Amino acid sequence: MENKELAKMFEAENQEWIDSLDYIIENEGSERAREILLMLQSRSQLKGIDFTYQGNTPYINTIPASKEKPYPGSREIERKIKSIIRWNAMAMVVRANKESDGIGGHISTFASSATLYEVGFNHFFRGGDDGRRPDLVYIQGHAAPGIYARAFLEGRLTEHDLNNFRRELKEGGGLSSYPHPRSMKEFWQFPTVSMGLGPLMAIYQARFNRYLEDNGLIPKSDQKVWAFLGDGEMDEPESMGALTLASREELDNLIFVVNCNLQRLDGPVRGNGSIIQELESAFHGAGWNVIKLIHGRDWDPLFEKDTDGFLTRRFGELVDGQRQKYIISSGDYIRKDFFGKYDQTLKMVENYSDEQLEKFTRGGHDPLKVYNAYHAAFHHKGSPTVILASTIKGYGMGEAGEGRNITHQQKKLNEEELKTFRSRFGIPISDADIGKAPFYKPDEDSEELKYLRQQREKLGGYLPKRVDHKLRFEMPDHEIFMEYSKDSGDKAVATTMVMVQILTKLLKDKNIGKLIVPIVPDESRTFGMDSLFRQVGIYSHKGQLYEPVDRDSLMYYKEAKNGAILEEGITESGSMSSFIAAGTSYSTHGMNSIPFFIFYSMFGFQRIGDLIWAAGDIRARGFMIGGTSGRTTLAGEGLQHQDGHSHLLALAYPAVKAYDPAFAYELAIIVEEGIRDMYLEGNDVIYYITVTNEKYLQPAKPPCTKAHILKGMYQYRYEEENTHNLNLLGSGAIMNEVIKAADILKSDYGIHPHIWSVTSYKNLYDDAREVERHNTLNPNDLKESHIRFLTGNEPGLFIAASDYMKALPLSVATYFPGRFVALGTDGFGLSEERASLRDHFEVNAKHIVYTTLAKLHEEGKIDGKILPKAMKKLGIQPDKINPALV
Ligand SMILES: Cc1ncc(C[n+]2csc(CCOP(=O)(O)OP(=O)(O)O)c2C)c(N)n1
Ligand SMILES: [Mg+2]
Repeated sequence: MENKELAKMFEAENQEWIDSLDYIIENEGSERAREILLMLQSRSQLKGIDFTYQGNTPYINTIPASKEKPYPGSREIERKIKSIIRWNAMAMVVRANKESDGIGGHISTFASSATLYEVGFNHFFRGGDDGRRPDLVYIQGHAAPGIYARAFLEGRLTEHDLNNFRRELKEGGGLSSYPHPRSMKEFWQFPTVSMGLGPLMAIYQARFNRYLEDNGLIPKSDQKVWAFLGDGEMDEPESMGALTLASREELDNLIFVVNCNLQRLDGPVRGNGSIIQELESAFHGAGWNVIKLIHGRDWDPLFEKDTDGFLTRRFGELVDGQRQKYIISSGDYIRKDFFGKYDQTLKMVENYSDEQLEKFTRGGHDPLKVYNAYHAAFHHKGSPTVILASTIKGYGMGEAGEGRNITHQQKKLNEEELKTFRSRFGIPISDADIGKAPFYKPDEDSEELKYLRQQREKLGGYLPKRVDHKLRFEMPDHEIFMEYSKDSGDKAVATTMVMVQILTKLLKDKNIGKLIVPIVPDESRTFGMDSLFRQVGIYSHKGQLYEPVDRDSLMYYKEAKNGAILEEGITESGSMSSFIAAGTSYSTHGMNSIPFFIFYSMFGFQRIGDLIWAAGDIRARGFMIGGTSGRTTLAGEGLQHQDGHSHLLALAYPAVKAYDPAFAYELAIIVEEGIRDMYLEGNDVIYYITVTNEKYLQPAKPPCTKAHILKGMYQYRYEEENTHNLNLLGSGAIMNEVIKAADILKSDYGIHPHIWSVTSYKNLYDDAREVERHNTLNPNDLKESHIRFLTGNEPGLFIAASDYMKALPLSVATYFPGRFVALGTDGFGLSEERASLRDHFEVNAKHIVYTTLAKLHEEGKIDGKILPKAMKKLGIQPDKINPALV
């Protein structure tokens, strides 16, 4: 057959198929059409036709104009409100930078997402004052000025507040740059500005809401978690890392809105590709409901005419760099470059002026389209939804930044640019005043403010809003902790085992058992927690759909809808996000949850430090338990597992209290105090406690030590005959080496050191710095640090040994009355057994003894002959390689 004839035949054949499909859709419905298409897909696969998974749909709106619901509000008044908010958000940044050059701020992010937020505020986001559960809204960090500008119209922030944007130290306080609950605890709920954490935390928040519902702790509701995200932000691995959890758990209470303005800070997100298409296929593949919100209403009539698909094809061919170019292009250029590619598309716009072509809107700027996307997302069942909204970065900024690569950093508008902005959005500010970029607020009884208030009232009040509910709390049974004041008899026990025992008992406690949320990233067996599987169950929304292989055993893998354990799989980031969701439920849900997040201590601070920082910002409360800790205590595992620095890293976290207990009674006292501190007193802190897997006999608690254990250091052994005021300090499992060393010094050298157990160098450091500062500022009211209270002023020698870097004890060295020497585990770990590791890192009894003698010798306190003999006897090699340099 001739080519032409063939083409004709194909065309007729195509038409037949299309007609059949149309017939089915019209007469039997879209579900039936879908069924048939899926059947054909299976059939073709069986016949060996390569039908590789295609996650993409054409570059058009997911919701066709024909299926749209009418807009439920006044578009006109909403446009006015939005324009005022746009103006004030911009003015806030411009004014701040006029007053203080370089103070920063962002205009273009909110400019691109104003419609996305306003439709939400006017029609969707629930405030919670009406008894319905409030929505939890994660706002893009850099859009903060827009949220402040709305709160200003709502009367929740004053002009004084707006003037102090990014000036938190100004009199009367100021507004934080980004959403920070730590800074603005009655306003912001979710810290989002470290890119990637918002989407991750939002997923686990939605999941935790389900957990509470499934456990009967909160009523079922249609409360939503909304997360507004940047398209550039989606490059962070954290943003996309937990997508499949959200679909697996069928989180239809979760809506992502990705603000696809196609730009990030430096330039296009995907100049040579298409971020919307890329995200669509990734989210589809991960099982999400994807709604593409690409074109505004002006495009509807054109798509209606697009029966042969040329317009759709033209959109599909473009790359984002070119899409961005059209934002700043003349209508003439758009006609030629975009529509001119095909006769069919060029013809479509023959009756449109160039000016009209320039003004064609993108979906994310069209309230009707945005409303419909949100409406569909809100009602979607069975999976989470992502809305990919096409927007323009710097929308409305014109020459000053709209669609320009520099727009992200633009903070200054000159007078002409301000005038253009004002006129475009119809803000009643005169030319005479424009240079000052004044804020604008209509009268309280203006139609704009009345409407704005009325819409929020209907939705249950304002947000964002953070509430610190004052909750009733009863402490768990004191006996649970008291038990560990006794020694363990002849039973060697590791602190990890003690922690698990305490946790097991807490889960059964009548006061707080239901509040405890154990969180583990696939390490339950490592920590000996598998007994909890059966006792409290592993949470699964689906229950258990299979018979577990170990069903006959006592500790079988029991999944249950009302399970208490969040077994997160191998994700410390996900686990920490669950910790944050649980640790803030006192605020988000008005009910306490007590997370115990138990993890390999190596994979805590160094791996997920930014999330721990965010947990501090968001004022989360709970226990982080660093298991298998200690560079030399965790044997065999080598350099990527053996943690000798998490406590040093913890020093940097203001909201973290960090403890490295040696004995069961210390641990029990610290856990009980943590519960009291965070839940009875309501302090916004996190307890980081390391536990180890070394088994040893646990001693009885020495009397009157509780308060000092909590302050970070107590006297473990006092020696009457301590002539040199010699002091050995130990922590964690290394405490046993210190005790052994003291015994050797006593028996072999007649030296009698005091022994101190340091449970928290961070506490000592925080306290000593505070006291030092106080004394500097208040010379007539001198205070004493805990270190000085314990050690007095008599000069002495202090030898500190821990399983952490020397810098940890050295952080408090200057506060001791005398010479302070640290032994520690600087350097990479090694695959070895415990005793060899301790010898290698020079933290075993032998090195503690030798170091003590060497220092006493340096100070002229012992006879010079002792040292060489001791070196020989103890087997110290002076030419041994420095472990810190390995
Ligand atoms: C983890 C992290 N890295 C870098 C930044 C700095 N930063 C702030 S905004 C931004 C670009 C954001 O682009 P996008 O996510 O597309 O948001 P848009 O402003 O375009 O809406 C960058 C790199 C940050 N805030 N967080
Ligand atoms: Mg962007």
